Amino acid sequence: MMNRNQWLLGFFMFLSATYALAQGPTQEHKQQKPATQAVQIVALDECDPATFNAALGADFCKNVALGAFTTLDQLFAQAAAGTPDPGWDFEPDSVVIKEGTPLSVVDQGGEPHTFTEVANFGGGFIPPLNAGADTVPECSGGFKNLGVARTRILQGSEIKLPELSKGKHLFQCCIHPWMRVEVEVK
Ligand SMILES: [Cu+2]
Repeated sequence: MMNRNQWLLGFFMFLSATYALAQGPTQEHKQQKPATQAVQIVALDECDPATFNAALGADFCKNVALGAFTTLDQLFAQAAAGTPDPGWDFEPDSVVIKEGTPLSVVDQGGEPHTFTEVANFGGGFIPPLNAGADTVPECSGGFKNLGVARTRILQGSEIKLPELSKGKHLFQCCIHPWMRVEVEVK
């Protein structure tokens, strides 16, 4: 008959084998497996409150990041040079979800952004930030365009996306057009 120690040893060997089995396949298929739990995309930026608000009005930029800000002039200069500031970013850059999975975008940056679906990536509604690209039709007119206004995200707020059909969907910011996300719905 098994004594208590033998029984415990057997039990722990069983547990570690089960754990190893559970870990292996999960990690291998992590990339391809569509998300079924709610997915949140984060909008980030490093707007410098002093220079942005001097030009664009009080409270336009309410950045709480400590230092490492980009001034308004720097932002425009970098965009014009074709090397837009990587601090303005949606994360993650691509998402794979199962149809019906809730998707939301939260603005954790300091200034407003938009999360606008486009047929093709391209320029936003502020030509000097477009590095020569044409404004895409979905962004044209800026916030006077209801489609753009509806997809605006203010600092600290979150928008929930309507349910997306199967296939690939492209989203970009209509202000900072290098902020892009590809969503694949399976
Ligand atoms: Cu933006």
